[in-house]
Amino acid sequence: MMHDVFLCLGSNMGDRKAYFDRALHEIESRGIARLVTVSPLYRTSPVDYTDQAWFLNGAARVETSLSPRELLAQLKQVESDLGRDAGGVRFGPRPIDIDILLYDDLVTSDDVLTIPHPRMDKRAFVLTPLCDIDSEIIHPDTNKKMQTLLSEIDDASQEVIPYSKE
Ligand code: PH2
Ligand code: MG
Ligand code: MG
Repeated sequence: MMHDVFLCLGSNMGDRKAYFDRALHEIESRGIARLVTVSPLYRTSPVDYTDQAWFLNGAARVETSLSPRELLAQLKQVESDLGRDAGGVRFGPRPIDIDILLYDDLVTSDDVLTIPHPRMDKRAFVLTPLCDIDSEIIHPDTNKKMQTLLSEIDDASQEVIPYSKE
């Protein structure tokens, strides 16, 4: 049974584009998931913990046979193999962050994993690339379209700028 999953990837350390590309490569080559669509990338101002470098963010639609918990464990392994220090500052700098946004139309929460991602509906750096993939996707918790959620963000401090090679 294959599951329809959306991921958000983010990097704000070192060669951000190289980390982004390597993460996608590892996800596919390890058989964690099949890449269906990768969004355009964006340079985004840091949210929550603002005293850090700008991020490179993008989203991906993938297909996986793994359960949410298995998927999370495998993605954490990729993060750590790409040099992420698990003890780093919460919301702080990282070579790569791979978050599960949506898993089919599942709504679930426990102490290690919440789906849909708990902050995705307020974050332009998540919703902008997600809408590039498909703006009609319904957020299964609020039952709103991603396009609607994006238009409801009223926060001029969140800058999201199309990425072109630096
Ligand atoms: N990730 C965070 C905290 N803040 N800001 C931006 N722009 N992009 C991110 O990926 C990001 C963030 C925690 O995961
Ligand atoms: Mg994150
Ligand atoms: Mg994360």
